[in-house]
Amino acid sequence: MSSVKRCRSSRARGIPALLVGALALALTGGSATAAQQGTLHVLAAAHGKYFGSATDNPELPDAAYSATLGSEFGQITPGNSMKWDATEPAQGRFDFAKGDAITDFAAQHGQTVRGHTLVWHSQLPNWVGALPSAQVEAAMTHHVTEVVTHYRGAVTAWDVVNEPFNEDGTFRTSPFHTAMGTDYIATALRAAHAADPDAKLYLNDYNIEGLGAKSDAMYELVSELLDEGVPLDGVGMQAHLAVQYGFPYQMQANMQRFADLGLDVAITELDVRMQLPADAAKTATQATYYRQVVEACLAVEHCVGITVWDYTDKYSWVPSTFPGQGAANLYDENLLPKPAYSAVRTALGGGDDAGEGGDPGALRAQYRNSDSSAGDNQIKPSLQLVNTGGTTISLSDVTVRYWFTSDDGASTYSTWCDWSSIGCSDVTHRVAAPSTPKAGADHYLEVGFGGGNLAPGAATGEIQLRLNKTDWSAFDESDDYSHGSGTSYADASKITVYLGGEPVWGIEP
Ligand code: 9MR
Repeated sequence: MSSVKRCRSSRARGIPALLVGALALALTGGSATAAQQGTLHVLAAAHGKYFGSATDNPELPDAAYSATLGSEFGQITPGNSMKWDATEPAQGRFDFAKGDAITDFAAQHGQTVRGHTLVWHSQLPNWVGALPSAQVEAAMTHHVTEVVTHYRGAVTAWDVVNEPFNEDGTFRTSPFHTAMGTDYIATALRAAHAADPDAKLYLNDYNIEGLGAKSDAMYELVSELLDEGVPLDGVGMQAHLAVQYGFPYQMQANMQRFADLGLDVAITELDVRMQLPADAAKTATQATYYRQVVEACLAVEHCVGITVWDYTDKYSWVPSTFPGQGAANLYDENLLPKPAYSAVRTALGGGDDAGEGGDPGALRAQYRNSDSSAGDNQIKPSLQLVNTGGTTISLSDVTVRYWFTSDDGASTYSTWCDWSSIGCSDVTHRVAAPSTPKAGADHYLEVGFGGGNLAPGAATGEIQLRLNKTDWSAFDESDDYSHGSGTSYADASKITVYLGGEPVWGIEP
């Protein structure tokens, strides 16, 4: 690559932080209401950044998993389903079914999608490696063009080239490098830009988070690409960290030097693994590393967001790749938030100490449908509350609303607590109506507590509730705002929670 005078891209020009924030909210679909303040995405969006997670098709039918994926995160990345072996398994035969399932999920949940990845030495079908060198460029350009064109409008950013470097900063061997030398990178970027001029185009790699030989190599490469006017918007730093290897050296300074070239920076695959078994010290170090990554991104204006490489230990790539290691994610295998989650939320400004009454961002409602009939004369929501924060919450300050429509019949109700693991005698319940009826919500079941505390990390356990009209006429629950179909507990953003009367969880109708 020639070394002509550097011409900074217009992306280097400063965008006012508030506008960035508004743009990020618009892009991620996140309208931040006070009641949503507990989600990582909304907290990040207040800084003009997104907070996302990788996911994969086999995980989506897990209702509890996908409920949190859909509510907590403003951006998702397919872990496997947009890779070459998935999208073009045989030359010229494209298959977008799995990738489409991911973009559909994102559209349904108001999330943006990072496309991962177009040109990579791994998960490459055999036919690519078997091509005569002279045919590789055409095959690569065709692949990039077809995939990017298909996802135009649905994918906002692409990892165009993934992992181009060896650890020492030399270029990695691949069919593309063998056929085209380093020019394959510019060629792939140009093809992607031609197919979708609006998509943000990234080079992505691991172990480039801190200053060092590999990040120096990436710095040199992107500098030359910008000099040559190659379309390039950002650098993705994967950030597969490990407690036992220490925190990347000078991460913030490293991110800043890329930003100073006029590029965006994204943390694209964050996780922090450890040698198992986990213990308190390793878990605390892990939380510190997650916090430090968030702090570095917040300190660099052009760090656009953070993606965790799936949010739960239940679906981590780590144990199968590094036997004996794991526990790398924000949530444990039971989908409960770990100290790292609280650390991230606190770093994003969520706060872990809101004074009296506990941490308002920490309380969340989970719901499961234990009512097999949506058309009979009773509504039976089962709820539990989880304290994901670091301070004890006094339950007598907490109320919960399950929103429904009365349909026809009497306007008086009977309400019941059928069973609760904290005892029904401490659970209060009544039906009330909002001053203005909303779609799917002209009444709500309000649940309160006579006393008791919810310690950090604790859950109330199941509270089985039931209500009926006094004339026992039937409901049509299917259009009720808070009604869901999941039969195992999952975060429920349409059930709202209040602390001292102030909304702290969920989205009101
Ligand atoms: O999470 C992905 C895992 O399911 C696959 O088995 C693996 C195969 O290479 O790829 C994982 O994702 C990788 C990503 O595409 C690139 N950076 C490293 C990630 C973890 O291996």
